[in-house]
Amino acid sequence: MYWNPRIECMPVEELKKLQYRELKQLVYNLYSFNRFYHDRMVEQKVHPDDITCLADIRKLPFMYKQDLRDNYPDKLFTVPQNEIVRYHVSSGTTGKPTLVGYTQHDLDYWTEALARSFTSIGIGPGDVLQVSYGYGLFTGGLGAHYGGEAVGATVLPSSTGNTQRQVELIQDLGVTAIACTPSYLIHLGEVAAEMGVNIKNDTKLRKAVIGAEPWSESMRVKIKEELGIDAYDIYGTSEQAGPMFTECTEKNGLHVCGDIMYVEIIDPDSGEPLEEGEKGEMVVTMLQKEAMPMIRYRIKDVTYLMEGECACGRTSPRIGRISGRTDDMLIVRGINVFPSQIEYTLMRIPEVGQQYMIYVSREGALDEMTVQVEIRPEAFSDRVEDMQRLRAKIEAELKKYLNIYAKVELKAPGELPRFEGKAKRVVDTRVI
Ligand code: DLL
Repeated sequence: MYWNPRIECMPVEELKKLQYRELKQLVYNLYSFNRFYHDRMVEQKVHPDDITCLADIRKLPFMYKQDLRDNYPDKLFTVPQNEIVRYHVSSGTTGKPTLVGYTQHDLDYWTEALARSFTSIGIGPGDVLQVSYGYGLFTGGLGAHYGGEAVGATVLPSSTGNTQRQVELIQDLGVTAIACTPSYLIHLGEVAAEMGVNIKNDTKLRKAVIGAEPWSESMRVKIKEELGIDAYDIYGTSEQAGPMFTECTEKNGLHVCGDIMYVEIIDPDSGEPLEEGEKGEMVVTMLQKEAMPMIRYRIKDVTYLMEGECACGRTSPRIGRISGRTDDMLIVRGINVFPSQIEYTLMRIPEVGQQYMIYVSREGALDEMTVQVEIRPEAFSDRVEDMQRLRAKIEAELKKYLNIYAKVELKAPGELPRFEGKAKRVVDTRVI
């Protein structure tokens, strides 16, 4: 089932022509009417006339999060305030927040992207969709909300928190699908279990659209086994609009709406484009954005463009699961470690529960990494030797996959922190 088959199944060559037309118009508009882009293009010695095919996009300058911060709040807006119908603000961990403004058209293509995405997962009329992303300045709640309404699902705007009540509503209203962070889904499953509710047997909840933070394939398997839920990845950033792209029922990459956004993957060091299948930093150009356009924005998320077409029939470009951020990558004793690799390894170990924390510190001149892992209740034992054996097994698995020694500490179920919004599982106390 498609939401917009004309676009979603458009022949690839035709889509490229459409993207080129959109790009050309965008570049002319920004060069002519926007001081920031005009100056950047002049600095880079590129004129709109130099863009004669889609591949020429690489002649254009990059844009960085710092540009958004430097121009806070509204210097990058290209429409007057009376044409802006909504603001969202992303807090971030350092520096000034970033503000994103939306015209009605910006909200419309955002909703369109989510409507295509939800339809590709099979969410539509008859579904009760619980939106447990935060509503407010964060884009998750309102984004998923409008997408859900557009496809005709009954939307329950739960937002985060009050988890016992959320479990009750899942039962009382026959909720069939939920949109939330992976960490919140796990927390919800635990709270349900404490209340004596087995999500798999006692509710109709069968689909989850989870994202806003990294998660792994082995987490998908765990969620299916323990909660009976099919989990689909959803990705987006506030700079693009908010949550936008999901996997389809094939669960083989996230479908990018090519008419809305053009994706490049580059080598983060040289800035040179990479081939399909090669992992690198994602760079996006928003082809339809009105209020705050975006050309070659360096998102810093690491992924790759997938080759070939999806078995679902959509011809849209697909990106692989986000495996980390170029700026989140931990360098521990000279080895690059992505937290997602650690999660992947841990979740494949049957005795391991769903919660973990990663601590990185410096002892003298040496980096130390400690991974705290919650053990499943049935794997917990009073015998010290059993626990030591399990700890050694987890350390060996991490060594095998990460090529680095991480000290493992076993924790009882419920001991580690839970997260309602985005999980913060990495604590790096090294002073660089
Ligand atoms: O997190 C928008 C969103 C809301 C996406 C709900 C999905 C669902 P920001 O707060 O701007 O926007 O954070 C964007 O979160 O650059 C990634 O590093 C990370 N991220 C988002 N989705 C995923 C995902 C929202 N599926 C930043 N996998 C991005 C891995 C993700 N990382």
